[in-house]
Amino acid sequence: MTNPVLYSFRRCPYAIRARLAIRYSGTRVELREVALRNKPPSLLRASAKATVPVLLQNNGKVIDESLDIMLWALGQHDPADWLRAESAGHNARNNARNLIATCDGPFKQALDRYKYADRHPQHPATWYRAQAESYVRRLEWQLQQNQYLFGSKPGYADMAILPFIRQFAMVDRDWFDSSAYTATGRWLDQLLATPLFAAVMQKYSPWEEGTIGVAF
Ligand SMILES: N[C@@H](CCC(=O)N[C@@H](CS)C(=O)NCC(=O)O)C(=O)O
Repeated sequence: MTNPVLYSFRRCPYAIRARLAIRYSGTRVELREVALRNKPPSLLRASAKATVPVLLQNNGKVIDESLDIMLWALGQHDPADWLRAESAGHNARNNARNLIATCDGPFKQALDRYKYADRHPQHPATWYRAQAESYVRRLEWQLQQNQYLFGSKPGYADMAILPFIRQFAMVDRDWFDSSAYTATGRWLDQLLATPLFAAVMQKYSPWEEGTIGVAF
């Protein structure tokens, strides 16, 4: 039997969150590393959105949203109960979903402008950073109460948000390290130092149409 196929891009934060959940769940997939400037025709056929990550299931079904790929993987196997906040009732679930939605929405938009401030000359980078910081402050507050966003162990929201905070911190690491976001910095460093994170950041050369991708 062949494995499901994952179209992925190493540095894409959406693809990173999908790979984190897939690897953690122990689900085997065939990984096809995509060059975003030269997307393979089979990816474009599978999903008109033309974004990564995209998961192609054995039954032919396509999942082309990273959060849905995470939920699919966790539905296969969730050994440390990453979905515990999801199953802890309405409030916890809504809080987690809201935190993730704000990450993917306003935070991601401010993050991109902060990262590529030269393309948005209306304001200096620090202006965009200040916009992104309203979200980081929210995380900081939660991470001062608990080691992870929703308790003493990492879960779905931590892993969904981690790749984006990593980018935020990396834009100006010295500034981030000397900022007041100490609990967020500790959370970030802890998660980045895990074997799981290292495993999903392995480098692969771009997949070529008609060949078999790497076993992931
Ligand atoms: N909502 C999508 C967003 C995925 C997304 O925007 N991925 C970026 C890469 S990080 C992409 O593929 N962009 C298309 C392009 O650059 O051509 C998801 O969560 O999967």
